[in-house]
Amino acid sequence: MAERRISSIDGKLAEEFAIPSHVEDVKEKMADFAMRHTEAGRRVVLITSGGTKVPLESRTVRFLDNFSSGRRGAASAEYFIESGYAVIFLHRHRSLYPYTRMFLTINMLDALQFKVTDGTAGNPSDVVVDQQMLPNIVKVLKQYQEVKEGGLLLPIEFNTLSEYLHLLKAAAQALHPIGSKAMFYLAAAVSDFYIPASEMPEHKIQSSNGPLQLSLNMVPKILSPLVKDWAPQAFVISFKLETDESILLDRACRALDTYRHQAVVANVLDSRRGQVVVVTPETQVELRLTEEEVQKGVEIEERIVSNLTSAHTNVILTDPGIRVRN
Ligand code: 9Z3
Repeated sequence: MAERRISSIDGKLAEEFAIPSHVEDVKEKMADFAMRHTEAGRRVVLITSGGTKVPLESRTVRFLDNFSSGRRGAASAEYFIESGYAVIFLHRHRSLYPYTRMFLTINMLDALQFKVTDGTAGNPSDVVVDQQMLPNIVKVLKQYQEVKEGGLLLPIEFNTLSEYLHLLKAAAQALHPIGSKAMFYLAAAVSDFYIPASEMPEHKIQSSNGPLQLSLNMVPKILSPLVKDWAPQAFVISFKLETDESILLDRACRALDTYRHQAVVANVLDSRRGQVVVVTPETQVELRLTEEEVQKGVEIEERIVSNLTSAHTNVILTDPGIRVRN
């Protein structure tokens, strides 16, 4: 029964979601990255980040989007690297990116100045960084360059839901050989609904045809084959987002029960920056920042990553074999 469900999800993926042309190349890159870092004694985390785009036309003018800035994924990537992980960062094109996220509000041209101000400026060698911004830029640049030199971050982009689904499947298969050394941290906000390729109009929908009625199919639950089939030894964390706090924990527990993975990070849209609950089959741990911590710039992602990397360590130490929950 389970096998039939998995293969039907595979079939659906192939039939109804356009396969990105570069998926095999990306899979090879991810497999090489994972193997290289595992051999060097590092664990590997695959982070998904940002929202998915669901096109309404195949020559897309309009699309449905999912809310997510990508901040959680980008910040978490930095804390995972700090904790000794190598990171595959599967993110929505132009969503927040590790390290550069710190400068999102800065206009690059405001950060630069000419040394001379007498009207003769214009040589490239006259350009300097604004002194007020310099300390912060130097600090982040140092971290960024270390990560770059160590080859610790592999960025992969997606735009549409189809790209996300196929690239996540490729990632799961690419990380299969490293077994329990792999973590999946699925923070992307993924659409539950889509229009199958066979029902999608090719050209722009015409408003002259009157009001638009959309009928959307349910997106296959990719977590199911990921946990059972593609990466059965990996440590898998999904995220549950609600706007109604009263149903949050129930939904998180239900997800754990359905997919039999290791943890759900539950959060409410409005309070997600300061408060989450990490739900496992045995525990519910609330992580919350105090007002003072928020003022100091402490980020909740540091706590989430610390909680999950410890749990991952425990699992690797106590049970290095296959760990599919019954
Ligand atoms: C999350 O819940 C993430 O924490 C946020 C982060 C998207 C809220 P930002 O990117 O926000 O920092 O602005 N991600 C999962 C959202 C989601 O779509 N979950 C599905 C669900 O809740 C299950 S996979 O049903």
